[in-house]
Amino acid sequence: METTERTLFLIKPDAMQRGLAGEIIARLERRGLKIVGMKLLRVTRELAERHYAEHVGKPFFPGLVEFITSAPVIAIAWEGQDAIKVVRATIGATNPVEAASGTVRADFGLDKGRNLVHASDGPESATRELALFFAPDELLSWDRDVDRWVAE
Ligand code: IDP
Repeated sequence: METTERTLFLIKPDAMQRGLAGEIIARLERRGLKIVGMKLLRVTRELAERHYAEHVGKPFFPGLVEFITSAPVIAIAWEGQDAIKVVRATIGATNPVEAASGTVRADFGLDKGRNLVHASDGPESATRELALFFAPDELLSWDRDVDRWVAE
């Protein structure tokens, strides 16, 4: 059964440096997803370590923290039917080399450590990550007239 979900999405420093933010946001908007939270921020070392807690100790972890703190990111809370899966499918596999053609990571990237975007991978991580990046009053519930043309 379909459910309306929210998911945490990040436009990472490489996409910001390369001027790809608008293009990436447009792809997700065109799928029918709705922005319910959005901010530009510089990720601190502390936030990076909490967000990527499951990767602490891995060989790529120090480089990942350096990278994610190296320039501002745009954090977006997307809402929509099956939003968690839909956003993951739209961005593609972690390694752009393996990502399906037509996904954000395949169309704009070629390296695992410069894969442009982050998206929550399940309901529990979505709840946890949304709370890391947004205060409750920064997430807005709103109706769009087009919603009935996006999903039954
Ligand atoms: P995900 O971003 O697709 O959920 P995860 O496995 O959770 O992928 O890894 C988090 C992030 O850590 C990746 O998006 C990528 O930026 C980075 N990363 C993962 N594995 C590697 C690696 O082997 N080398 C460099 N960076 C990596």
